[in-house]
Amino acid sequence: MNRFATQLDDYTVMINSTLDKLVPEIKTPQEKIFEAMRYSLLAGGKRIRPVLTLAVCEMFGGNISEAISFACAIEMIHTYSLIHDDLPAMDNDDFRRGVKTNHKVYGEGIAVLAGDALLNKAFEVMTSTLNENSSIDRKIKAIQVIANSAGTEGMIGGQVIDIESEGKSIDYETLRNMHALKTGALISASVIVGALIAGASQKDIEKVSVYASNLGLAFQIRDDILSEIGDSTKLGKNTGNDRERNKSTYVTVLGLDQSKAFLKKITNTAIDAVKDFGEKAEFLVELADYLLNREN
Ligand code: GRG
Repeated sequence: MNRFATQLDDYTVMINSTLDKLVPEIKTPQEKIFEAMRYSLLAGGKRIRPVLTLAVCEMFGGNISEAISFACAIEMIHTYSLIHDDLPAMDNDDFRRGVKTNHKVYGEGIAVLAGDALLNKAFEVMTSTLNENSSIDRKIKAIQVIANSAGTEGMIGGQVIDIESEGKSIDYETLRNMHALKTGALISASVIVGALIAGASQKDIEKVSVYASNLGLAFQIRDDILSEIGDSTKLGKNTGNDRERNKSTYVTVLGLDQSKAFLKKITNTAIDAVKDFGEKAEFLVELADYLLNREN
């Protein structure tokens, strides 16, 4: 493995083992909820968001043991959004992360609650770090950034625009805004929180924010391309659903070739934004390249 792959693997192992501990199976009358939460949370997933938090924290000289709770909380919020997004009331998907969707295994009621419980757990985990009595202001700011990115001004807002746009042809600006909120906001929060926990300056936070917003956009364009031409076995979910549901995507709005060209351009913009950090930004640069070519 090269240096990038080793670092990615180290972060992923740390994230997976911490998630496993944060959401244990507890033998109580409500044990089903722990089983359902763990089912989706530990089913795999690329862990891109928590990896970003840890990598940015380290790039700014922070200690990842301080960032890990926030990184895992973001992954819990992301997993909740996937469970809810897959429900019949939303995208009605049968497969996610290579296995049956949560509601297909546990039923819709438990799947709704598993998503809700992961969201609550995320805030329990983050606010628990305030007991440690160090860097409290930065941690409170980080919690606010995450709450905002997952809420009406972020992921939920984007999901509302998505639901309301279904079956309609939307223009490029609406599409871009929808994804900036739905997918981009939590990705940006992952990066900003890593910087906040490390105590980065406002100027540096602004620079990584430009990296993050472009990475988020690139991530979504790649997602739309894979949804159109990807391999469902590698993706661990069904493809072609966007077209079936008459959803506007980068591919339907810009076409496949233009989407690919735009993806490359936006990835380069993301990489340029962290050039000033020199060698320290090597992991972030390689991550952007890895996401550009991802197959899942
Ligand atoms: C239900 C509040 C609510 C929001 C749902 C994020 C989202 C909003 C829905 C997910 C639908 C989707 C496929 C969006 C495209 C981009 C995206 C978030 C893909 C999934 O993220 P990955 O590729 O997944 O990081 P893994 O499984 O690797 O974590």
